[in-house]
Amino acid sequence: MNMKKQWWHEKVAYQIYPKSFNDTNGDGIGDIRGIIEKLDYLKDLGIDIIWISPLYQSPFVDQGYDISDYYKIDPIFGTMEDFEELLLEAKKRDMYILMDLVINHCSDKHEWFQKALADPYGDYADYFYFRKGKNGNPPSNYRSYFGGSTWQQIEGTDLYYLHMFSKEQPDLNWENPKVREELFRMVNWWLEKGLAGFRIDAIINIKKVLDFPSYEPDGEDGLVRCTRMVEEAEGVGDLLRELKRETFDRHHAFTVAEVFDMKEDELREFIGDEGHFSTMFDFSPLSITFGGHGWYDAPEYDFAKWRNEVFASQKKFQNVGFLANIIENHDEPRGACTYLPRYAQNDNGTKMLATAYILLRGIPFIFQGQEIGMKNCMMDSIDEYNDIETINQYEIARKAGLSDEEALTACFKHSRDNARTPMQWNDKENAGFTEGIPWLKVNPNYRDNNVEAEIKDENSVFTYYKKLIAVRKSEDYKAIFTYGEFVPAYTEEDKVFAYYRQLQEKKRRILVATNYGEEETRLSLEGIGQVLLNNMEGVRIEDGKLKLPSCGAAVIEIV
Ligand code: TEU
Ligand code: CA
Repeated sequence: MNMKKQWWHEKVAYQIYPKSFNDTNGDGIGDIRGIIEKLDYLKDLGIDIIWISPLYQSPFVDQGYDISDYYKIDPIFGTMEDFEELLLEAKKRDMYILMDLVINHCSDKHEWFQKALADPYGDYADYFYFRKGKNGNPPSNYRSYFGGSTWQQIEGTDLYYLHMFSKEQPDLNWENPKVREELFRMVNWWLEKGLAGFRIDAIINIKKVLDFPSYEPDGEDGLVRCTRMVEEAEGVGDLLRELKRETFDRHHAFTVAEVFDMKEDELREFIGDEGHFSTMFDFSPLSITFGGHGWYDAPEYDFAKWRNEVFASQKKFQNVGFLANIIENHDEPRGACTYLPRYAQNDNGTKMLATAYILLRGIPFIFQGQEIGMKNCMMDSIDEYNDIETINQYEIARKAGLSDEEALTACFKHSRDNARTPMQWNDKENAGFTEGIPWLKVNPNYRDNNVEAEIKDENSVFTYYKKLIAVRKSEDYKAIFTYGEFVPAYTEEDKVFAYYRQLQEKKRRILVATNYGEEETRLSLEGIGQVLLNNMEGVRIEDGKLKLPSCGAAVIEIV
């Protein structure tokens, strides 16, 4: 299909979690100067677009996803001058900066909310959802994302305010035109500074069912997940169209949305040529990790299910728009732990997973540390975790009868802090992340698993990521990897994850083939193959067959 070409289609993106990236002043917290220092490193890797998780002023109840002033850089990260310098330095290198846009909610310390509390019947109350309780109970029975009711009573009144996330993150009332106006003004202010665009947080939640009905409980707490209400809400499109028209469109901004629970028939409306966003993350593979009750009863890794999810979503979207592909982010454990069977959790396996992902149709987003194959980090006790959701999930597991050790194992597999441990730069103390005391434990594996060692090693995960990105962006192949159709291949093979990328009019075809099995496999090629890239010894073509050892990956042009 003919899609309008955009500057960002052939780019590769990288997510920085600023608190954990690079500390330059020894306070144990990553900062903006630390990002500037590493721009050349990212450029060398092949990165064009950088999304930085929130840098705004915040009390950090949810690591900056609780903003108390949208116009300020939090002092722990540096100053506005530092940020402006970052924009300049990025520009010099032809790189683009995205900020995180968290506008479903703000912090309870935001001036608007403080004014609302001071006068719960005044104008600012209408910036939020203040509702009367029912018979001494909250207005409805929703469970917030981080546990407990979404409603918090306002002291001395029979009013409650709505918070889909923590109680320190009150939801903004998008029905109020003043709120929209304030938010749009802020978005334009940042875009005028020279941002390329935004990653847009939790955006589907902005539309509510305004009479907030209760639903059938889905848990013993008598509550129902709050997304139940979001699924019922109609009309999010009107709000998103207005947001785009008033802000992004005026600056040709690139936007990548975090969208869960979208309605099937809205794909085109969201990321089609004239869609609300440039792209949105593909979270469908994540569904293989969902437990019935929480992290503690999450299913074991299931290759077949995972392959189905990825293939289905590639096929569903390719005639609509571009997805943003991820294997991890700051809300997920490390992809190299989640999406690989145990026997493949090694460097070859990590490179295999990278091959499978980076060459899919869509924009690859690499999360910091993924390019060196960073792993989940075992914590010795729940006190070593910082993340609000981890603490909630630990408690859920304990209440369900799990021992401390079992609950910690669930956190080891699923905690958001697995992605948030400091970036491992070298084998010196604290992995070279800080000269002070890191805000979150450094993964003890840093002596072997760090940037400095991997840059020098031509067989490292880092070197391989660099090659993969280079192939994807090369003059000869960028058209096929950007616009080529996605066609599943060898699906009859139980343990093979393989697909073609093809440009029909030019009759060009590339096979990306990876072997997740524990045994070697041989695949009959549908033509003469020329290997562009492979991840390990033993991957080769013999008698028209591609030989893939366990964890083998190959990128092959079929002629
Ligand atoms: O996440 C939104 C969201 O839906 C999360 O609940 C997500 O499903 C969960 O973290 C997965 O483990 C965004 C941000 O990415 C997250 O870091 C914030 O905590 C959240 O919004 C609130 O702003
Ligand atoms: Ca610092």
